Amino acid sequence: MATRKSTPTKIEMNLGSTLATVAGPSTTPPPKASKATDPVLPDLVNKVSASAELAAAVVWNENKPAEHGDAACEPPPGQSTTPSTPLATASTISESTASDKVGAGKPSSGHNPTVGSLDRVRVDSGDQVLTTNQGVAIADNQNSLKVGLRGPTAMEDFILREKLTHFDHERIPERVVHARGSAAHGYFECYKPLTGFTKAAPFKEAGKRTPVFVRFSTVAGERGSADTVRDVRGFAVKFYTDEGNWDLVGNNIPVFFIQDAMKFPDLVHAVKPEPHHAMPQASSAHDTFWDFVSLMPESTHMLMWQMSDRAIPRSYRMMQGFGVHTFRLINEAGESVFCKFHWNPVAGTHSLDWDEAVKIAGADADFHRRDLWEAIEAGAFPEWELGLQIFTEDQAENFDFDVLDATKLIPEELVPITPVGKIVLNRNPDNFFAETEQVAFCTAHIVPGIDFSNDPLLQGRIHSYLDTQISRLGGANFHEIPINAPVNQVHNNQRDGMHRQAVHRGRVAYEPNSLGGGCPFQAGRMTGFTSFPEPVAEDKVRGKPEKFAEHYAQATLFWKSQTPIEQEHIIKAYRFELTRVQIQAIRERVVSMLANVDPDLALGVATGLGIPVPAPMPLATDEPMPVYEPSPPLSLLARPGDGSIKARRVALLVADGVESESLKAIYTALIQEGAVPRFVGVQLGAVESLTDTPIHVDITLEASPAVLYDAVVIPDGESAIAALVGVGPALEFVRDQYRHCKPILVLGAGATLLEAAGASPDLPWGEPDPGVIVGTAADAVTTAAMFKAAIAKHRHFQRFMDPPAV
Ligand code: HDE
Repeated sequence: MATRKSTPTKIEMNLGSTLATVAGPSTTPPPKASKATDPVLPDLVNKVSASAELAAAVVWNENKPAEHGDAACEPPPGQSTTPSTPLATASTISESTASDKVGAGKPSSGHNPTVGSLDRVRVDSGDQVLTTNQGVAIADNQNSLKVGLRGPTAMEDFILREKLTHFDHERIPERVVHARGSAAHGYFECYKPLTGFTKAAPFKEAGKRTPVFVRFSTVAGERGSADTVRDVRGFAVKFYTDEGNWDLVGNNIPVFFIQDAMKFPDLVHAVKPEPHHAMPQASSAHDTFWDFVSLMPESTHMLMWQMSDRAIPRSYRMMQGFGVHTFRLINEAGESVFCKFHWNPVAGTHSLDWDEAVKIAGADADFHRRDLWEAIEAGAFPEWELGLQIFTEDQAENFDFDVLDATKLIPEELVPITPVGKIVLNRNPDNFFAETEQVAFCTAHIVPGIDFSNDPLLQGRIHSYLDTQISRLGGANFHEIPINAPVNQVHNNQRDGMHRQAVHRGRVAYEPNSLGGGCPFQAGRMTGFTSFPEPVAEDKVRGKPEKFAEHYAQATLFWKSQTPIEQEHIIKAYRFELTRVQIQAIRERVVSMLANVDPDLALGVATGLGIPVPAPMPLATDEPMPVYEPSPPLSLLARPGDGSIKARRVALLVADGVESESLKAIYTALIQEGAVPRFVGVQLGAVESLTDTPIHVDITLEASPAVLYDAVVIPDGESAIAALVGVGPALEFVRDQYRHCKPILVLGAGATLLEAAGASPDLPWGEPDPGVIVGTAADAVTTAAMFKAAIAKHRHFQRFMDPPAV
């Protein structure tokens, strides 16, 4: 039995107070203790004593005057005192009682381990037994607990119940919009310091790398919808800067449908499946969408982009991204300029053909997700250059449009784009749900050096993104989910809420305080986030500025900046969408909007709908419409890319009797260029080649139709070609490649298959088709180089005809 220690030599009076949690001694400061002078409860005494010291150090709140008047513009750092012992700010002196669960109880001062890298939460179950969530080893994971082998199941089977309960609750609500998406990790690298314009952490030094997580998405479709539907794509970048998280939540189109956050729920209700029968899925081609947008003529410009090939990208790697709104940059001196953000893909901007997009939706609904994943796994890391359009408020005053109007872009001719850095996506997530699904982008996440403009759409978003996570991710602590936590420290006095991870030490959860040494204290203007002190003195009103009333000039600018083939695609997209609309008056209303954009456009669409062009929709302003010169960079074809064919997919058709040496040379050349060649045959297994080595088929024509490939190689070998000519899917494969204007490499006897498919190596007017490379088995290596160049161009519209030649 333990015996009590010997009686202390000296007992301070009032020691009893340290043993109580209510009312303290009336001595100030209370006695200090040491083991020598006071062997009874020295820690407790010291804690009380050190707390009293902390409190005594703050006689009054010295910063109080600075909260008022002009002084409030320069908030000072908070008052803080370093405690004489860590015990002063401890919750309990028993914190040093160690166990496997509570740890050693040695506080690491000023440290929050719930933030930081994902390594701290990555789980690997190698060499481990199966356990319950409570860590109890599971002996049998095959059978529930039953009374006798034929049941019934015992209610006490806590293992079964835990497993089923967890399963029953695996799903969380999908995002209201942008539910379908894919993401990857990477970094942003700054080219040169931008400190003249902004003090934002990512732009401080040349070569500085900031970790990012980027999620791409469609807008309207549900979580399981197809990737290649016609839609705007989300392009959301989370920068884990060393001064906090910055989310640039943009799209692949630089403008938006509406000008004011008030209309966003209406827009989304209109585009989502119609509420009575929940159709159509992931498509704007229905009445409610076109009814709404045709009553909102400010959407005209955005609709032009949405009906263009921008809305059916070939790959996330091949689309631009835009911050859309005007933002502010702020430097150390507190000076501010306006800014627009642009992401330009190094691989160039490339899109699908509509016919391809439709077929891919059936052949591989995960087309974009797969492409992103495979490119990163193959080391073909997707890259985008970040460009800024920087301009002053004075410049903005003189533009024909209002920079706070998200339906307008700033032509590059007016404000050039300065490249400032790049993002490289070099790591796939470990776990789709934990990272891609749980990532919470919020436009409200900005860092010192960046600020909002008064764009009324952006202002509404500042509220909506934080708000939506609360129901989607189940509470106010979604920032603690590892993918959302910043890499730098988080310290504040927010407490509790669902699923709280952090175990806050100490009794202080308020500021100002003296008992916590004043910590965590406010950073003050120099290091903390400070909003730009924009002067505003206006009446409180609901309404829009006059310039917002001009709805068509930039739609016309976009139209005029497109190549003829792009214009043709836009007309076809309008025809498709409006044909699927059921109400004639809605079709007519849309065409009356288009009549304000361009007569050829309106006529082209009207003709497809079998209606005359109606009178142009009345304008919302009497002001003269600005007229813009065409802006070539607005064409998708203006950005062909860096000539690389990394991660492009190439089909090499094979059948018995194929000439394998030349084919293997091409195969090797493609692999060396980083492309993904695959032997495509009628069935799996080996095909006999003209030489000794057989070729093993990777995938069949059935399982991977032409639309899934960027290019095709038709091999040499007469008997192989004779066999393929007799196979319907092989002919269809070549026809589709040809119709979709994609590169075709034809070797020797392969010309017969091309011909059998009805295609020609020459354009109708006799010139050679630059996208059809004809070679022989002997010159395969030379032709491989030409083929590579043709693949890099992606599509060869010279051959485009309507109706198609084949
Ligand atoms: Fe969003 N938007 N949005 N949006 N948005 C969401 O936030 C919203 C707007 C964009 O990969 C939601 O976390 C309002 C413009 C992207 O997770 C929601 C308004 C632009 C993503 C929301 C807009 C976007 C979202 C749904 C008008 C381009 C996906 C789930 C005021 C600049 C982010 C969520 C991801 C997601 C609201 C307009 C882009 C409901 C209220 C303009 C890329 O909060």
